[in-house]
Amino acid sequence: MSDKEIKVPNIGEFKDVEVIEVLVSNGQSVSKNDPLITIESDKSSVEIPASFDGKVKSVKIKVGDRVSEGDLILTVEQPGEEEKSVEQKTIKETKTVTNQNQEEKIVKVTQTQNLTKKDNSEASSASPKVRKFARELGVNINEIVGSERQGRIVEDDVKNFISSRINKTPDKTEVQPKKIVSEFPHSDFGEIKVKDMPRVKKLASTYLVNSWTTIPHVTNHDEADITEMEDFRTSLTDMYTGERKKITPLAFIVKALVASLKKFPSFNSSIDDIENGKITMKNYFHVGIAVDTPHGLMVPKIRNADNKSISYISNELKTVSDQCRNLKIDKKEFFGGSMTITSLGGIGGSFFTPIINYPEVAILGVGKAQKKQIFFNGKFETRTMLPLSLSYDHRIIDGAEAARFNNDLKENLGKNFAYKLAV
Ligand code: CAO
Repeated sequence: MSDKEIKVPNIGEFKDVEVIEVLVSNGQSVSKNDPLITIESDKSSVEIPASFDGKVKSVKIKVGDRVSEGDLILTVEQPGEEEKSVEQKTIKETKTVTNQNQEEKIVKVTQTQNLTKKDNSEASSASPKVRKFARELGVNINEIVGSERQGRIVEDDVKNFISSRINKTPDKTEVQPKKIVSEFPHSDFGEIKVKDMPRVKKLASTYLVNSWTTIPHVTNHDEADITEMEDFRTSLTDMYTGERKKITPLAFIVKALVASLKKFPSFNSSIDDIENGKITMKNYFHVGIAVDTPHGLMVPKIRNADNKSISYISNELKTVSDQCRNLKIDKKEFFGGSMTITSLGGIGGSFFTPIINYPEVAILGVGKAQKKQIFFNGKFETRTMLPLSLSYDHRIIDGAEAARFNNDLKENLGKNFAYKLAV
């Protein structure tokens, strides 16, 4: 017997990427080209295959590790020449038995429509694309029995597995919406092009559908008079250069929101465990900001916004939105928020109906500020008005509380508070 090492080969632009699956374990025999691990970067996932046959002696990495070219994956025991002939016979016999088992398994699946593997400890064979597909749908691929040769799992197996799960636990009270299939394909009416949905949009869609279908949303619309805040914001200059400081209204809104969250703690809560009647109250103020990117919408957090100045928040807004647009942000930054702000103010429009960023319980939509004639101090005056659209989970927050929250927010964005905030 001799020991050989299998290392991460040259994987192009992949560097310091996460191991998302380890497909072999100690003592397992592997053949050349058998997949050993799957690694995933922001953009794609790749399986690293065995470079020769042998028996895995020691796996050196685990799920969650980050690897680059040259890192040791595992050591493999290779038989000496005299052991080879004996072992080859054994492998041949084992393979015949495995193939028989596999055939039996496949037959069994077809007969019983039981698509769940009893023992999911054994690693499944599937392409990275199929693994990614399963992962995005929240399915453990090791629970699926593949229908292809040697149990290889294909996309249809994942779909069948999911539908078998759904069919297994039918909720008698729930009417499953029937997928509407158009009687005439679009191509009947002119030229069309079918393209893949971007990955970020696919990931977000699960959360959006969950939020839209499980949370009873209500949206309160209101307008904040931000005339003084805007005068102040646009008058800010750099102490040294004397140049105008570019701070967007959003930085003020973050700060004003935090002040309201302190007064209305139920808006700073999460409903991960609402099935058990529990609400998580948060003592931190991490404000989520919806960022429009070419890949789809992302919601990074401005952490501990209560301890940051307006100009600091303004700079951080630029930094995190650039990180999102360049896919340079850590996944963890999308979790653990207090409440989210979605601002269309830089683009246009007034009121809209934002969808709550589950498991949060409220989201503030901000429209474009406009100058309007408002009856103010006994006469009509031109004031700068900011449209606010506050969506909230009606199980946690009542309409009256939401209206009070908006009143407080308006106060915080108004005359007196803006000055205090900016000190
Ligand atoms: N009213 C009027 N003007 C506003 C404004 C408002 N509410 N908010 C921003 N502006 C102005 C800014 O002052 C800036 O003006 P100048 O160029 O003259 O300084 C301009 O609009 C552009 O601002 P911005 O959009 O670059 O910066 P921001 O801080 O307002 O927003 C971010 C940052 C990340 C929220 C934004 O870039 C973005 O992605 N917005 C879209 C979010 C989105 O898609 N939400 C929808 C989710 S639901 O599908």
